[in-house]
Amino acid sequence: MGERGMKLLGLVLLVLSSAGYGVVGLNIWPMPKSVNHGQQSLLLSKDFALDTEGSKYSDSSSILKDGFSRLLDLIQVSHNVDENSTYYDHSQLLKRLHVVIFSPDDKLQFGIDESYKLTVPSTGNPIYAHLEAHTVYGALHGLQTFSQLCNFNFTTRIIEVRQVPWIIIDQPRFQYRGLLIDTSRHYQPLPMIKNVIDAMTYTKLNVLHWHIVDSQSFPLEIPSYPKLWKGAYSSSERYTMADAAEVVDFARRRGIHVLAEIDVPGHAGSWGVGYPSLLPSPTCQQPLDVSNEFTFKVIDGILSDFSKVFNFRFVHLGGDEVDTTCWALVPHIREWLNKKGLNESEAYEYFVLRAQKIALSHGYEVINWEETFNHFGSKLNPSTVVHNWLEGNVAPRVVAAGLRCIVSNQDKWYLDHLDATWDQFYMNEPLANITNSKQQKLVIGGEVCLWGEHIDGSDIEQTIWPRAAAAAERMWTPFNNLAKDPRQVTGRLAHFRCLLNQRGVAAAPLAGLGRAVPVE
Ligand code: CP6
Repeated sequence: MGERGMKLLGLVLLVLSSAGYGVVGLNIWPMPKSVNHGQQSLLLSKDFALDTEGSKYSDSSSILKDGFSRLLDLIQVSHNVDENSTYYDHSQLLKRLHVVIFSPDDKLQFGIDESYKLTVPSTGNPIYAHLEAHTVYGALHGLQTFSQLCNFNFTTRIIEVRQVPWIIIDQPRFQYRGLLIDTSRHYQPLPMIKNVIDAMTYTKLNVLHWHIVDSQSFPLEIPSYPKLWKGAYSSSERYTMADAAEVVDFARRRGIHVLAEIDVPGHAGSWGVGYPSLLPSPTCQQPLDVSNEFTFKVIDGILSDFSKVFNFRFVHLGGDEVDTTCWALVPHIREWLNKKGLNESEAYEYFVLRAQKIALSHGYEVINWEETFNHFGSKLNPSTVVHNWLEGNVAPRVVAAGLRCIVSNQDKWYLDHLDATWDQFYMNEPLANITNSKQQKLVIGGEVCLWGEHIDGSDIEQTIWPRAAAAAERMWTPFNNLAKDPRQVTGRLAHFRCLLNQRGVAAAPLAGLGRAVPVE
């Protein structure tokens, strides 16, 4: 092919690639909003450096600098770069990443601007890549994308940025892109929680939903009620409040919010190890005793302690799977119900609404599991976010009622369902059956859930990845760029899965857990 032919081919590829998928060799996950690229290569200079000239952001807390040093670790993780390579004399050396951040503020708030624009030119003297973002957290997303443009070249033995020039413009589709972990059914050591957070940044997920306590164990220290963590599995399987603060800070510096949950009044049996009077009776242990004022004092103490550490706008108050049989069976509660003139279902409503008020008084907005909406939706505080999990898709009804919604339906986005495949995760559409654009905006996002009954530190990573990554693209990438048929993205996800392995994340093969789409 002549030079003109090459140019024409390049142009065709450039146009094709902006569709976002289907082009061999375009390996970015999750797919950005808009991608244009060429066919040349640059070599990464051995002193490739960060340059922040012209930024309004001072990075006094080193969030960007630390993000950049993690980037260098990531792109060099798989092979030894040859410091003495003669190729470094080449004129096609990428010298710097020039980052410009417009906002001086790095407070991590829900709904902040996470957009970025990344360009890598093919020429220049010297050649600089450019990253622009409104916030440092948008810039961190840009660094993640940049990391995926880098490859080790086995001839030169140095890192290469292929397919330059790149112009990538990107922003998330949903503000809330969550992953639930459950440290009650199995304790997860702190380093493992940090591994999960780090891997979340690779897929641009931004909320770690920490289902800390449940009936099986109460691993968290609560300074106001120090006997609560007697409900831990053992004296070592515990988190201090300082541990929790460290998780929150570790996540924040990566642009990730931590959503803490206490699941009341069901799923709270372990509270009774330290404070037996919180439970209806020694033999009838669930749900928490609705008739006991102490129950609400303890909830107030927990949420007061939470508010000093868990600084996300939201707290999760659970409210799912409440079986009120014990309330009717235990005499002192039955008497209380009679005196109050409440039936059991009204008492459930009373409990949830009172817990909501306590959370609001500590400055939180509340997320509740969907049963609360299904039973008494119109009574919920109007700022409530309803968290879907049951089959049958409650989201259209929630947003029609004017409330916000997070989608996690159990037959699509439950990671502990080991037979659910990556393509099912990919195809779950949070806005299904919601056509009104005002109502669509009330779906703030989605969340994949890893309940911990059968998962511990030995298998958490391969149970999360790569399927959570499939859902992450659904939550990040504009609807029109998403593949209509998951088979279109099999190769790109398989590539990303290998990248996770290279980075030390034990992501399962697509053909194993969460197998590939079967060939018809
Ligand atoms: N724990 C809590 C659980 C579940 C829920 N809440 C759950 C229920 C059914 C399935 C998976 C998980 N283990 N606290 C429901 C939100 Cl299939």
